[in-house]
Amino acid sequence: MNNKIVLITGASSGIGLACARKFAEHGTRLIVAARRKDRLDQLIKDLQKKHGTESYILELDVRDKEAVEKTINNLPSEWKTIDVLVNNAGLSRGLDRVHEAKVEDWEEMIDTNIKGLLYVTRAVLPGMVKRNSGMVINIGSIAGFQPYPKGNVYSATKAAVDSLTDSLRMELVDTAIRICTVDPGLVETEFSLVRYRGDAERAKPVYQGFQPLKPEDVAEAVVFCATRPVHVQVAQLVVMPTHQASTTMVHRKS
Ligand code: NDP
Ligand code: 8X3
Repeated sequence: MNNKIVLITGASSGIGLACARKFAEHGTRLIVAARRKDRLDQLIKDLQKKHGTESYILELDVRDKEAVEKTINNLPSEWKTIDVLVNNAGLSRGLDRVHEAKVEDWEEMIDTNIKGLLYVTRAVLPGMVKRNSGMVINIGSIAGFQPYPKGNVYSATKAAVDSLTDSLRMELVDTAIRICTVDPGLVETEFSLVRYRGDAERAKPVYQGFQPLKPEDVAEAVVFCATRPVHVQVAQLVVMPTHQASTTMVHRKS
């Protein structure tokens, strides 16, 4: 991985941030993207100090089609040849039955988790195809194939991620580009805090009574995919906490 360029969306928190740290340990260069630039500034300072990592910040809302296209097309020449794209930026909003949910919440999830992922992929892939080299790792979720009540639209966006991943793999089968999805179960990040719009009282119990995954556990799975020999394509990697069997079955100590 030495000196390879890895672009990670949603690198300001949780899984994306842990991926940035883990790739930096492997000597990669990093393009870190998110809206909260202050966090990215702090991250790249840390990584520069710890590993001498060269990083480039993209202050970017993946929902902004024009901005995504422009920023990625205008990357300085030394940052243009992206070797690994980690499509991680994503979120859930609300936990409501369809007939009671806010339409705006659905739109935010669809715009970020599906359309944002597509905009970034559309901007990055042509270079990979031209060079006949590269890898795309999409962060899906077990919710994509195990929908749960009130998780309706979030689950549907993650089903879309898995479906798009499969289409991409088929479209690029005659190239050296590898397409993976990593589908985690419960990971303790800011995910639930975002879902409940900052309500820590609702977010906290999601990760209580059992040992959830740490963002670093998922980052290790992502780096595993990226460090296989070039003839090995990890198509889909599902990672769950030991005491989680499905989205709706978690064994918690009472
Ligand atoms: P966090 O909330 O901790 O991190 C989400 C990241 O996504 C942040 O860096 C945030 O950055 C970024 N992001 C959100 N919206 C946008 C946007 N419009 N433009 C750019 N960046 C954006 O959650 P996680 O780390 O848990 O989530 C990462 C991914 O993992 C998501 O796709 C999520 O669906 C998936 N996942 C999470 C699981 C979990 O249990 N936590 C389980 C399975 C999958 P910023 O706000 O600075 O823009
Ligand atoms: C996040 C995991 O089960 O909260 O994708 O939807 S879950």
